Amino acid sequence: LALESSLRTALERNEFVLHYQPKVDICNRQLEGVEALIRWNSPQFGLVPPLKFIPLLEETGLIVEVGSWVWRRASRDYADWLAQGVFAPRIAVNMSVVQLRRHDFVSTIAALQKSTEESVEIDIEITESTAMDEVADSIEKLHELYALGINIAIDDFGTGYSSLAYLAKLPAHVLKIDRSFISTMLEDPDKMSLVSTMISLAHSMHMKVVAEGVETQDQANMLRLLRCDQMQGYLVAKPMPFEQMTAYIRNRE
Ligand code: G
Ligand code: G
Ligand code: NA
Ligand code: MN
Repeated sequence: LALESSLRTALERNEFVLHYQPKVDICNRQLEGVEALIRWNSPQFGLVPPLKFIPLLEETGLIVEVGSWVWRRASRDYADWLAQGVFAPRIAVNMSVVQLRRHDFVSTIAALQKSTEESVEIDIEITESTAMDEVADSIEKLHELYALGINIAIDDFGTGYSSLAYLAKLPAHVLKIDRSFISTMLEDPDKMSLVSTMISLAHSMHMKVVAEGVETQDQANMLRLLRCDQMQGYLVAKPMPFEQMTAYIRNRE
């Protein structure tokens, strides 16, 4: 309860920060984009992990306001890279099921998009389970986002037991294979063949594939053989604050 009441004032007190984690081309390691990951630096509770406070934000409905803050923060950071003249990688932000299910979800995103510079490119990540919860509503809204020019990634794929028929109806550009498959595939032939199948399936639907949670060079090598497109994970870099991400980009130029 104490956590919840300080969460209510966290936004106005500027206690949230975004960290960024790179996604790179699996063959040449070129920077293809970054994922924005929220952090809460509470004076009272210290650094609170997202798995502890995001469910609370969802239960209280605060996630809607915080989600808009994430979009604006990411847009300003992107614009900052443009202003500094460094390469600005596309930024993907995560959307909660609570945000997606609101009737004003698309108009909220459209307004956020309109209020930022035209050259700012923000993508959206939605978990498989979020997309498949009320799938007809998801399909309709993702089509509307697509029409706004927003790229969509299906996140944590493989954990939700989706019907493939529905997956084909989602206008998504990217499939992100859940970390649990990547971490076990080299020891577990069943997982390996599932990863291989997911990659082929995504490609047959003209989607790019990102492997999440890649931690070893052996995993990266195998994913390259399986024709995965991009990877994200500690092998490349951990999520990092904006300044550090900027230095990371500059070092690669
Ligand atoms: O870095 P990691 O511990 O940050 O992230 C934990 C979980 O929190 C992930 O599943 C991630 O998708 C989720 N998450 C991180 N940032 C956000 C955000 O801005 N909005 C939502 N809805 N989820 C987020
Ligand atoms: O659920 P989502 O994929 O949006 O959240 C990403 C989560 O995974 C974050 O908590 C992030 O810190 C974490 N993460 C990113 N790369 C790795 C990795 O290589 N290994 C592990 N164990 N966690 C990772
Ligand atoms: Na994500
Ligand atoms: Mn994920």
